[in-house]
Amino acid sequence: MPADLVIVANRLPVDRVTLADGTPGWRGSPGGLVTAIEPVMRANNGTWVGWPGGTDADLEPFEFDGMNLVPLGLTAEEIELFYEGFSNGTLWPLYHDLVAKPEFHREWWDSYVTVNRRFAEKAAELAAQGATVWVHDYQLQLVPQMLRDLRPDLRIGFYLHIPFPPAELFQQLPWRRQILEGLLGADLLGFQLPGGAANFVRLVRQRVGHKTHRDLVYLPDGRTVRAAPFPISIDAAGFERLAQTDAVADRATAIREALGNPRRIFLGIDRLDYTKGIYARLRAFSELISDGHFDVEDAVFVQVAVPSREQVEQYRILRDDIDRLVGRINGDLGRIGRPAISYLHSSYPREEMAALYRAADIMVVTPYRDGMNLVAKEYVACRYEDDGALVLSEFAGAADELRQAWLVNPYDINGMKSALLEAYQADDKELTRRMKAMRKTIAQHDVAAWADSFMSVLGESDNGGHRKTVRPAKRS
Ligand code: GDG
Repeated sequence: MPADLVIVANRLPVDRVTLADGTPGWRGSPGGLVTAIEPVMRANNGTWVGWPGGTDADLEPFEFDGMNLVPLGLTAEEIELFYEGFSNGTLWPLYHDLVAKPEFHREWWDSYVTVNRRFAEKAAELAAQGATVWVHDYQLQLVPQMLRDLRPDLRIGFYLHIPFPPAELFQQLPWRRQILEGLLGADLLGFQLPGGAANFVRLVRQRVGHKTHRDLVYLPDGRTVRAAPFPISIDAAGFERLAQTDAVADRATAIREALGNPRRIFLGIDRLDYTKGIYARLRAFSELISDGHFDVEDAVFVQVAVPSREQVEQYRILRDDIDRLVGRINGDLGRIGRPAISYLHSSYPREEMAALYRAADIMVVTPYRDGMNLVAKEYVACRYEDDGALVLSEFAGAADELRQAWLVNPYDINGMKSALLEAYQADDKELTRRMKAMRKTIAQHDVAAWADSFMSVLGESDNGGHRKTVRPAKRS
C-alpha cells in the first residue's frame, strides 16, 4: 500500500541475524535515529527504505515491531565504492574539517550517483500521492532532487546528521555543484547547527547563483527551499528511566567494584573514529598520572571504542595507533590489577551503556568535529542525582547547548589536562550546579521535540500547494 510517510536512510533500523532455530531473521538496532523517528513512523503508518547491511540482493519488504521496512540491496562493489569510498572516504573527512585527508575518485562518485538513484526510485515507488518523504544524511544527498524529478507532488525533507562544512573546504569537492543541486530538491533542509545551515546557503549563492535571503533559497522555477538548524537530541526521559532501574544500578556498582573502587572513574564511549579525538584524550589523561596529579589507585580511564567501518584503511590505522598507545600507557603506568586505561573494543547493549554512564564520575567527549554527539547528552540524561562531570569539546554540536560542561579545545593537550584535572577536583556543589543546568536543557529539548519541529516546519512549506500533512508523533 502506498505510504503517506517514507523515511529514506542509508541503513534500515535492523541488523540481519541468525535466529536460534538457524533461520535468518532480524534484530532491532536501536540508535538515536530509530528512537527519534519511530513515533512519527507509527503515527503515520510510515515506511522505511534502507540498506539492511550485507550483500543480499533486494529482500522482500517486511514488518518489524510494527514498522514497515523495505530493504534495498547493495552489491559488494557498491559497498566498496559508494559506502566505504565516496561516503566514508570522501564526504566524511571533508565534512569533518579534513581531520583526515579526503580522497576524490571518479569511480566512487559514479557509484554514489547510481546508488542515490536507486534509493530515489524506490522512494518514488512507495510514496502515496502528496506524501512526505524524509531523507537522511550524507550518503543520500542526491536523493532529494532525483526524487523531485520523478515525483513533483511529494513534500521532501532532508536532514544532515554531520556538520556541513564552510565553503573554503567544501569547494575542494569536484562534484560540489551536483551535491548542492541534489540537496536543493528538498523543501526543507535540516542541519545540526545554525553554522551548517548558513554555510549551505552561502555556498548556494556563490556556486549555484540562486537568490537567497536569510534561511531561504529562491529557485528559478518559483520553489523556495528553507535551510535551518534542528539540533538533534535523545529520548532523555527513556534514558533516565533506564538508568533508574535496579538492574542498571546494580551493574554500575559491579563495574566500580571490578575497577577496584577508585576515587574517580573517567569514561569515553565512541565509535572508533578519527574524528572523536580518542588518542589525544588518552594522552592527556596519562600525562596527569605521569605528572603526579593522581595515581592509578585514584583514577582509571574506561574507554569503550565501538568497532566501526573496519574495511576502511584509515580506521584500521587508527585502531592500531590506539592499541599501541593503550599498551604503552598501561605498560608504563599500570600496576598489577590496576591498568591506567581499561580499554574495550566492543559494542554493548543499551543497559550496559547506561550502567557505564552511572558508574562514571567524569565523562570525556573530545571530538575534533562532531555534528552533535549523543553520547554527551545520554550521560547527562542518566545523571538523575545531578552529579558527575562532563568534559566536552567545543567542536561537538552539543557544546552549543551544554554550556555548563568543562569545554575544551581537543587540539590543546595542556588545556585538556587542566579541564580533566578541574573536573577531577570539583566539589559536589560545583558539579550539581553544572549538571542541573545541563539536565534542564536536555529535558526541554528531547528527540520527540526535534522530530516534531522538523515535521511541522516541513508541513508549512507550501511549494506546489495541496499536499497532505504528517501527523505529529504520539507521545507515550
Ligand atoms: C552521527 C554524528 C550525531 C554507541 N555505541 C553503542 C551504542 N552507541 C550509540 C550511542 C549514541 C549513538 O550510538 C552514537 O551517536 P553519536 O552522536 O555519539 O555519534 P555518531 O555515531 O558519530 O553519530 C553525530 C549523530 O549522528 C546523530 O545525529 O550526533 O554527530 O556523527 O546514541 O549511545 N549503543 C549501544 N551499544 C553500543 O555499543 N546500544
